[in-house]
Amino acid sequence: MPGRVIVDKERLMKRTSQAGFSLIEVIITFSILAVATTALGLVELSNARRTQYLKQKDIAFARGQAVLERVLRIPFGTPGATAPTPAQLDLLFGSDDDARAVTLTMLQQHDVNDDGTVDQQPWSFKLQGVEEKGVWTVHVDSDLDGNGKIEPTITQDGLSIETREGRADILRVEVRRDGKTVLKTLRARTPQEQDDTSAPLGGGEG
Ligand SMILES: [Ca+2]
Ligand SMILES: [Ca+2]
Repeated sequence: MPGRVIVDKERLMKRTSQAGFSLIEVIITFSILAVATTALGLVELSNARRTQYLKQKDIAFARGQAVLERVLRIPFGTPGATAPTPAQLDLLFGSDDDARAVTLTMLQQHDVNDDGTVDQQPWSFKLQGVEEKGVWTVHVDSDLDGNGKIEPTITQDGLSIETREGRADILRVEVRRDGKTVLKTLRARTPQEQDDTSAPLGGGEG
């Protein structure tokens, strides 16, 4: 019957067009696959870079932690202590010996001109025995929140709030690498250290 022929023709056309579309689909699929494979390669590459970055970050953190622990082990010391000598700093940052001749107050950076901001530069050091391009600094001051200003009291909603900044019995210790904070903490003078106004342990200032 003529009707049937038409239907068959339509089916045939449909099938042909489907076959044609399938071919295009195949080409597109291959193209997408090719793009996807390239993208996957890029992801893998960036993953490798990311891993490398995270690894370096971990190493920096571990090193920063070692420095911070070392600084926290030294005695608190007395207010207005003299600055450490280069030899003492070398011992503190670069040696395996415990540098107990140095105190925290010796490392403190002060607000010399009394305008509320710390003027003295932080202690800069290089890590020894490791390939490390970063510049490490240790900041010790009484700017406890590290906002650059020593504010013993702040006013909020008409209330005066004691910040404990600028006091002689608590200091901020911060370790930075290339200006970025790696670790920070506060160190208060312990009750034992309150009583101890004598010279630091290990004897004498160099
Ligand atoms: Ca100042
Ligand atoms: Ca502050």
